[in-house]
Amino acid sequence: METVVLDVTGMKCGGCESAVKQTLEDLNGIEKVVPNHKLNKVEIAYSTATIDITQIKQAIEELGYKVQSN
Ligand SMILES: [Cu+2]
Repeated sequence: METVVLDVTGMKCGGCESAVKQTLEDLNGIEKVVPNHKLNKVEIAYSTATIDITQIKQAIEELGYKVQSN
């Protein structure tokens, strides 16, 4: 299990947080998702054996939010 904190812009409210949380938690290998639209962060605990970070970033961007590369 690995935990990352991604910088994600475009989330404006609790509804955005819920969308990110639900979409990611539906993916195999995602254990826990804690979005914070005020800080523009999404904390994600996931299994590196099941899903990789590229797929996670892609799922967020498909929702219309932007993952900042760092
Ligand atoms: Cu919103």
